[in-house]
Amino acid sequence: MSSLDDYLRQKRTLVDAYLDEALRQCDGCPATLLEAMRYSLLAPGKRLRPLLAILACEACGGRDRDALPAGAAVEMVHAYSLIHDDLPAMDDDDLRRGRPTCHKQFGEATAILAGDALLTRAFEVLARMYPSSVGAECCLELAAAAGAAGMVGGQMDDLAYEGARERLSPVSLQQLEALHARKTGALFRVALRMGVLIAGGSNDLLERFDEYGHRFGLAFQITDDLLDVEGTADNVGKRVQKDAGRGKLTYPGLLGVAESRRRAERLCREACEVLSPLGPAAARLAELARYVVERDR
Ligand code: GRG
Repeated sequence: MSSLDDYLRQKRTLVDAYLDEALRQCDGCPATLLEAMRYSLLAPGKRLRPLLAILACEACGGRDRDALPAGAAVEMVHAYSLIHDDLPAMDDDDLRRGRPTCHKQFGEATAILAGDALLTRAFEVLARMYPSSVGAECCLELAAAAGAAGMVGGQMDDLAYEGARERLSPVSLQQLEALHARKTGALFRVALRMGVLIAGGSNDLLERFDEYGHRFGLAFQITDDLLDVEGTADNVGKRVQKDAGRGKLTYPGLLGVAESRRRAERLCREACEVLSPLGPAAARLAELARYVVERDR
């Protein structure tokens, strides 16, 4: 088996080529809008969500290329969420993936529209590329994960808790985890679920990958919060040490750095255990969970 780094490099190349092609086929799209969409979508991110779709599909007996449209769709939704999250009305950030944010580069109105266009393009890709009932299932799953009961709802909770902190109302670990299960976890889980569905995996596999995704997502978020405290803007590609200043609810803020790290480690171990009955088919997913808690960006 090649090293994880080689494997990730090879799959990211496939994903980026697919994303590039998916935007090339955007007939009728105004040039500036297309440029803004491309700028954000193809910026150097980790491509974790497409990788999860591919890995789940492969672990269930499918081929990587079968999962590319689903991986591209979830990456488009992710890119839209980052563009909108960076806007002055939300997190008001200037730096993302080591570059000026979309609204800094193209202006707020174009950034809003680029986000909207990426979100809708995601569903077009799914509907076009999976014409069978799998396409409809993927559309439904992605809509639920991205929408009001998923990522958007989680973002809303986050804003509400920020207000609550200003009023000094304590927020529990349970509330924090429920927020992140939606805000960040939902897209990881749906990437995995679509990978399983595309490979024709059983309901048992769907549940197993969902459990893995839940733990993976929380471990990812804890590490993201720790990087905000301990990382540098050069590595992370975005401004760091901003959460505490904004009164944001974070794991280190609630549990401290050492306990947050222990929790991430435990979630990572549990994620790997959930998939261990799959044997070598799930080896890469275990490696990816480890990578996510050990990363420095
Ligand atoms: C605005 C609708 C709307 C939703 C925003 C997910 C989200 C909700 C906002 C993103 C803000 C944020 C930085 C959340 C922390 C977790 C996260 C999603 C980090 C970025 O994901 P990575 O590390 O990014 O996978 P790359 O750039 O590698 O793809």
